[in-house]
Amino acid sequence: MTEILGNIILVGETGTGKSSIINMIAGTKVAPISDGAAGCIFEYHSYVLPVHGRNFRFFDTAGLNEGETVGTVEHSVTISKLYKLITRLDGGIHLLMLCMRGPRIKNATHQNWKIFHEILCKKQVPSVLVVTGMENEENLDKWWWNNRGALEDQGICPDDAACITAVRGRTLRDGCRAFDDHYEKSLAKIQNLVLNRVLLRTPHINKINWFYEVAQKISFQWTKIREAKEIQKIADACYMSTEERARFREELAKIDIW
Ligand SMILES: Nc1nc2c(ncn2[C@@H]2O[C@H](COP(=O)(O)OP(=O)(O)O)[C@@H](O)[C@H]2O)c(=O)[nH]1
Ligand SMILES: [Mg+2]
Repeated sequence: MTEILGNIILVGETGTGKSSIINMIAGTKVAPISDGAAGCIFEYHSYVLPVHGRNFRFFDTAGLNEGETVGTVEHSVTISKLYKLITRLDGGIHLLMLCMRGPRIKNATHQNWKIFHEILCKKQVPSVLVVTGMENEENLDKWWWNNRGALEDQGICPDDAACITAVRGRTLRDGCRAFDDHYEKSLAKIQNLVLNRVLLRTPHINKINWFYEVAQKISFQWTKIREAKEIQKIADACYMSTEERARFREELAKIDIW
């Protein structure tokens, strides 16, 4: 089997362009694009894709959405499955890609950063911000320079950022597409982010098994307490109701942790 050099997880609200980025890297449509407000019901899909001839596994996830009604079974199932994916992924996570649609910074960006980068990845995984929808900006990176401070004020401190367009736009009379140029540059930026952050990074980021690893070393009881604390944090960050918390725990219990 071809060697897979790293696991890359894309997170962010529905409609921020995660699937489009996957398709851009693939060079063809492999991930379904969401067309309306409601995202498709899924937790994550994974794709092995080459970047400059090296294979990486990309995870297209169902992010947390602004204004989404928590307390639904789907919501608990989604969070539980993502929780399992992130905490037990074989080989660990090499890069977290937080996607947002520019230019406005929504609460969902903050919430997704907090849940995925801070709580689930325990701030141990290199994280980059990918801002899509930037095709009308004269200088794509200017947004990042102008907004970096505001993001940092909200605690969103990525290791790197790329302002891109993940679509080619409408077809013009000459057969070219409106954003072809931006799109090609965007693809190069994403490829560089992956290669720079994953390949050139030492030491290798190990699996974040906050209770898995300690379970073998320390007592079972201790890990239970630790787990409970992390679950509490996620529940708080998702503004879960008491009922939702109970459901979340129920869903987690169904997952074969041990
Ligand atoms: N204008 C523009 N539209 C985009 C961009 N990226 C994605 N889209 C569109 O936004 C919608 C949602 O994209 P999708 O990749 O499905 O987002 P996901 O829900 O995060 O996977 C689709 O209609 C895309 O064509 C972008 O950079 N610019
Ligand atoms: Mg999608």
